[in-house]
Amino acid sequence: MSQLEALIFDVDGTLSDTESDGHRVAFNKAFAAAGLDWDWSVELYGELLAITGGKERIRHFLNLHHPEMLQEPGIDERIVDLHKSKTRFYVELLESGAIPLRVGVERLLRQSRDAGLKLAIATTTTPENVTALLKANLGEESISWFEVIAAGDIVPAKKPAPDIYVYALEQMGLGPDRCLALEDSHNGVLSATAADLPVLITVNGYTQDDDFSGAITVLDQFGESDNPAKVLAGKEIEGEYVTPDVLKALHQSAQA
Ligand code: XBP
Ligand code: MG
Repeated sequence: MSQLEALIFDVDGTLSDTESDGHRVAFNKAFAAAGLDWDWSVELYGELLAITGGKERIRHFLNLHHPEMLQEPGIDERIVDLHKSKTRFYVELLESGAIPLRVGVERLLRQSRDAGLKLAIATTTTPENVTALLKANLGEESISWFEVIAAGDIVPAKKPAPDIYVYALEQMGLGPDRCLALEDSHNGVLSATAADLPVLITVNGYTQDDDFSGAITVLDQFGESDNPAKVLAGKEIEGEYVTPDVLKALHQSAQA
């Protein structure tokens, strides 16, 4: 039986609830700055989340709501420019301290390092968004806690394709049987399981009704001693919140 050696974390929705008050707000600021009257409501954004990747999401929105614009010359460059502007607004939001980590994330990262587990990130979002989130919440040195930060356009096919997880595994030189993916969404489970990784889920408002087939366990959050994690589906956990020992036990059970 393989030992657990590394944890591969998703970012958006898993480390932090970034979507509604972060990415969505930044998209709307970029639209307004470009003189566009598009306004992505909390509800509409929930539907657009079906497509991962900001540039891909803008294109998906146009396809649904302004298909004629996709025929305009220069539309590809326009999407790229809009997305760069969105990233600037998003990083500003992070730097202002507006986007905290989810309950239990900092503790779990610190305990996992102390327990000798390697840490990695596999996300669809833009690399500077990840480093800004880590810096704002855990300090600059936390970037070096991660063996690899696999993000954004580094692979051509975003989640639900397995590519970003496969890339992270290759960079670490580890097989999927020695790792555990931590995700929050249907697209995340599809991506991780297609890379043969066992997956643990913590849900959020946007993903609580997603299909998590294939995940070992679905929890509401990682939790803390004064704010316990609830198991919503799958294997039970030992204790009140997620620790490195809980993750090791779940990893073992996935191989049984
Ligand atoms: C995250 C995403 C990203 C972010 C926006 O998905 O779908 O598109 O919403 O990021 P996951 P960018 O958590 O599955 O990685 O605008 O930087 O692409
Ligand atoms: Mg996610």
